[in-house]
Amino acid sequence: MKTVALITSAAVAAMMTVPAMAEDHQVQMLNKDSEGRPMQFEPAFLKIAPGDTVTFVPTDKGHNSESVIIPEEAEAWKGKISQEITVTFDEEGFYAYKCLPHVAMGMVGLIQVGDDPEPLDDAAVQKLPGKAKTRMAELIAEADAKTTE
Ligand SMILES: [Cu+2]
Repeated sequence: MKTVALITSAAVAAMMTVPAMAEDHQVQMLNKDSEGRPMQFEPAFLKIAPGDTVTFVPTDKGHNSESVIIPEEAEAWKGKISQEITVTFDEEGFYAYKCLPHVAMGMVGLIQVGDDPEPLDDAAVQKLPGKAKTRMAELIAEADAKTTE
């Protein structure tokens, strides 16, 4: 009886030290988001844990997801137009991405990996075209607000 109890508590302890399973998050590529903004990713800002994946879903056609500003050690990605792509985020940091046809219309997104990563390179943000720059500034503000909550 005593042995069984010992084995059980050891098993429970082992289970508790196993890191949380990697999660998959979905981002939709849309002609209009729930707030009526044209050509958007939704959610456009995501905070995830290292090892998680994000699946970009072609809910509306004619969009893609590709990285723009990413941490140095991270791998770039480039999804095809109208196709689903799943990206794994192992490195902590901020990842800015865009839809190639609609970046100038503000179709950009931001993913925060980890709790308090290095900020996004501001000089690179300033180079984003058209509405992408202001939209990215909004997303960075959203990330900051969530970090200081
Ligand atoms: Cu698009």
